[in-house]
Amino acid sequence: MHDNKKAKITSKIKTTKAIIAAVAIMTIVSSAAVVLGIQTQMLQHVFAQTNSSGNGTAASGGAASSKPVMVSPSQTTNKEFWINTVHLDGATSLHAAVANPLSAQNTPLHPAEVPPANSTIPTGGGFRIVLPNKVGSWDFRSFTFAPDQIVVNQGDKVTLHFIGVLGVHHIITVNGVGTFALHRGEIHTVSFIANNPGSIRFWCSLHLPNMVGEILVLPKSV
Ligand SMILES: [Cu+2]
Repeated sequence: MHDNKKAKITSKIKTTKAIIAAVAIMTIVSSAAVVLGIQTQMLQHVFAQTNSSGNGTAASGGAASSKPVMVSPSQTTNKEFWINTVHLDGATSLHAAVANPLSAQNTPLHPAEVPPANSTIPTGGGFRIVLPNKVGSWDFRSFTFAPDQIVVNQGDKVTLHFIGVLGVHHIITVNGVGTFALHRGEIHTVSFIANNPGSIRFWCSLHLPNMVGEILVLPKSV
């Protein structure tokens, strides 16, 4: 091959290698920039949440120079909760290793179990024993709210969404706020300001004594 041609080919190969290297570097740099960009956005989001009463530098892009602040739920004065009406079923059978057709909860299958001869459960609709059916299955049920304990701060605006999940219906009272009926598949919302420290009880009058809950209102710190 002619020397001149050789030199041209060598030069072309060098140029191609240089282009490949440049593309590779650009790819790495742009990937890193994307990752850093995402991280910065996430940091800004966190700072924006925690710095709402601050000077706003973090939210406007000064995240790198801001000190990280722990997110504390107590910093908000709007408290919102979703409270389900539920029941727990102790489903079992008089016979060993027989499924209870009332409920899928008897899995894995259980040893034989008889209903208590002298039940100590209190009166009221909150607890219920369903005696053995013709195949020997029986069920002990307990109604409750989930969650049944809530903590807020004095002065918070509290919003409670009650959701009728289990139980045909409930008559629910939030002390000092109101009484309402709640059917399965419905949501009833109440909202109030927790003005006084202490305890606000809520209950279902159909399923006492155990279908009760409590909102603990912590005193405002001075
Ligand atoms: Cu109830």
